[in-house]
Amino acid sequence: MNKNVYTDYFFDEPAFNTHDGGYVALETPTTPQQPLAIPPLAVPDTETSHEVSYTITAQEGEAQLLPGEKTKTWGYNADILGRTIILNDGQDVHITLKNNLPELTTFHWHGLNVSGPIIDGGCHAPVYPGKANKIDFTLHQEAATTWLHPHPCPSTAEQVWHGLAAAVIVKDKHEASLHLPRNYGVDDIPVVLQDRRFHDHNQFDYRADYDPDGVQGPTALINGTVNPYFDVTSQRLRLRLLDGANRREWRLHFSDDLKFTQIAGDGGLLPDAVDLTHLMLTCAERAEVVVDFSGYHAGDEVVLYSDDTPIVHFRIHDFNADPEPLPTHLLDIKPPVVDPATPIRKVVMSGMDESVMLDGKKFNMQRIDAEQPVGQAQYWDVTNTNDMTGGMVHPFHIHGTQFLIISRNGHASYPNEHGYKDTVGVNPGETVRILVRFDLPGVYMYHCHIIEHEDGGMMAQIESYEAGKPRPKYKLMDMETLTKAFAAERGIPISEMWMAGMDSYEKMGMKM
Ligand SMILES: [Cu+2]
Repeated sequence: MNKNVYTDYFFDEPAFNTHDGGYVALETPTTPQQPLAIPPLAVPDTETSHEVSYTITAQEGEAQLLPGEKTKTWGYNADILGRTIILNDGQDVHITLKNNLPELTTFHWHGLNVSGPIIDGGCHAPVYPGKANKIDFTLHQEAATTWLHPHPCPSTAEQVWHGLAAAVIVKDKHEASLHLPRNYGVDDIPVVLQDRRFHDHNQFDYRADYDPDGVQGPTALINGTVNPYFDVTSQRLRLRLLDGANRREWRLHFSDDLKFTQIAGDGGLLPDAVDLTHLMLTCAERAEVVVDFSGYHAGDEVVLYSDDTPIVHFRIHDFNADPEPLPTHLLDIKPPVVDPATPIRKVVMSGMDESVMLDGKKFNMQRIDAEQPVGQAQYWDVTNTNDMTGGMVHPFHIHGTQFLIISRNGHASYPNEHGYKDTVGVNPGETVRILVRFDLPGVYMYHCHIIEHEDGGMMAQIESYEAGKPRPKYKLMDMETLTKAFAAERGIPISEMWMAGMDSYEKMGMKM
């Protein structure tokens, strides 16, 4: 079979974040290499073939990220990031969400097909300090790499910066039948890509680093590890890459321009494996890639770069040859049929810095901006009105569903985005047509996933409803309640409260 090997990043080069006025370049670490941290698996409280229960605790911790003083961090059942959670398609899932942090948080299941606004864990579902909530759902979706992160508006970005993010791996019978690496921690590893700046005493200081276009730091933090290496003991290695950064785009490539194979995107397997030498991820996007080290020998090293900065060193050891090829066809995807009478939904992302908006408005928790019947497939035309001189790629995310990318400015979508997605990078001046269907009724947020942009109001919400049935009354959070709670937790008057996203509203003379 004659297979293309794609060698470019697909996205528009003039819009890369390297051209931002506020761009912070990654620096090559000067500290010694250390083993890449592999998040341990979360241990279920109980598990049977059809049911699983977990307790997930958001907690304070400290982590040895640099030599010298430890860094104060937050994590899920961990000092930083979180234990990896495994869920199976078809399972009844019960999760106790415990908040041991000093302030309220929410538990957002990014990429899971669950109902909003409470189970989904957006801004309407706070868990207060010292308290716990319980969520129950039955999972129906393809095997995928999804993730958990906080989503309390407008403090999502700062809470993620503290370290809250965990991989959530969905498994299913189809994926399990394919010849793919899946020995967790050995030949199948999550790779959470983040960046931070270390201040005095090796601490993070979100406010000092604040930039309304997205906070960045010069040090790559991979699975919470500075300057990591990984010992390769298998011919093939499956990397579950997650752009877990607040703003940074990752432009990934290996030394020797080693070819790798992308097998999955955000929401599951691609229909067909795609061979690449370069891969760009925008915020919140995932890609599962398989790297084949058969051309290397024990003692060799292969380096993963983002732009020109080395971020992970793969140290090759002896491994057993695996002569069986990877499958080329991975998943049959049948796009849902769209009734031609269904109007096309227009969504517009505009502005930069404090002026970011969605459909000309800033987010309001109490306002439902759109509605769509459950089960009805609809095209959404998502436009980024930034222009190519100084504009940026805005990663567009919808909660509670996985969509298909139909076209970019009327042209074919990129070859590696033919599977289910929940986040798509939209270039300046571009309209991306996506095909969206909600399987469950609820209220779902949709927004730019540069996290400072969502906190700054580049966000809206949609109600999916069951046609012909009475609509449930959703209890939606309001800013006053949230602000009062944050102020009380911090022990300060509301007038002294600083939450990054609020600046964006105030500078535009708007209320949240
Ligand atoms: Cu944005």
